[in-house]
Amino acid sequence: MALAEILMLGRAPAIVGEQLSRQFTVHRAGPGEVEALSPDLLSRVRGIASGAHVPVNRALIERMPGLEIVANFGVGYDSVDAAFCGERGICVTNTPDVLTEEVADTAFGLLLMTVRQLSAAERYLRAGRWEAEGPYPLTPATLRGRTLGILGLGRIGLAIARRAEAFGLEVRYHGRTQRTDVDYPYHDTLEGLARACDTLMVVAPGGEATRGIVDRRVLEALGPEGIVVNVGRGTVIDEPALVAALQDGTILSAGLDVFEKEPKVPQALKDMEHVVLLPHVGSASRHTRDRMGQLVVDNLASWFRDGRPLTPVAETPFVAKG
Ligand code: NAP
Ligand code: 8YV
Repeated sequence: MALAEILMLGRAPAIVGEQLSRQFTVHRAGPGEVEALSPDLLSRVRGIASGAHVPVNRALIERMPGLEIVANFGVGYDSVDAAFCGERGICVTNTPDVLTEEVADTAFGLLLMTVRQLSAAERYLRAGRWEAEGPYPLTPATLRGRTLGILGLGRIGLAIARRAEAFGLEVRYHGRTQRTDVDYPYHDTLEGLARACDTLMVVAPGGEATRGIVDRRVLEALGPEGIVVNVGRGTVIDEPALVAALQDGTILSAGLDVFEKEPKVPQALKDMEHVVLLPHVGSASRHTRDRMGQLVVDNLASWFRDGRPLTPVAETPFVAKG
């Protein structure tokens, strides 16, 4: 007998559908298909497994009177209205820890690619220009002597900081609160952090509290040698201000894994050869995505078997199963 009816929204690894189908009655909907779901089906569904690009917003939640849990595929859950879920007693879970080291690897790779123009250098070779024109030009930037400012020294931020230390970088950070378990210098404003460093690593969550906080003033404070890397959320950076700062030399370069309106990326960014652009691949290995998927399944199973989630988010502070 199925534990409950579950709605799977958007994309997730195959193991999620396979494993959920063994324990639950599963319905699926992709982007643009949610509006067409019948009131009868929505009233029966007690859990959502939410993948990328399908928001679990107030409008959807209000159509689901029996909803008990939203298990988000991803540690960032800005596409789920978690505050509203909290008000309604609906549990929200995410996928922390299992992706931390993978995303930190991607972030550091992106930093190196950006500082040393590695994608442009590879394009140069593939186009036959090494043979025809000689060596690729020396890069204006080096990692040597850089100071890395981390916006959001959480799980992933800390894993990036450890890598940065191994590469000989000075690390500083900004967040809403100063950590008591690290010695890295803390800045109580983002502009203060930007002034004290030349390389800004954005790894803070999306949502209204962080919308556009990396703005023109922060980019100016970073300065003409400045490099911005974003693996957090595209919405954290004022994207038009970033484009302008790259075009007029306010900062030197950027490496971006996330964008304001994914999968759309401004043409102005694509036109800049020295900027490195990745299609949101921070956690995108089979190994890590399968572990994230497993945690989605385990959260739903734990909820419907024992009434306890494994990894609830702060807005819905259910007691996690030990
Ligand atoms: P985490 O442990 O919760 O860390 C988030 C950090 O951001 C914390 O240090 C938090 O510190 C800080 N923060 C939160 N709100 C802030 C605000 N309003 N202003 C400044 N700092 C703020 O989360 P995580 O596991 O490291 O993941 C971080 C984010 O990375 C996710 O939310 C997601 O958006 C992104 N991510 C991206 C990918 C990718 O594929 N590119 C993959 C995984 C995750 P305080 O609470 O002290 O402010
Ligand atoms: C995923 C992420 O790409 O965990 C996150 O917050 O951004 C990534 O790991 C995304 O959640 C699902 O595609």
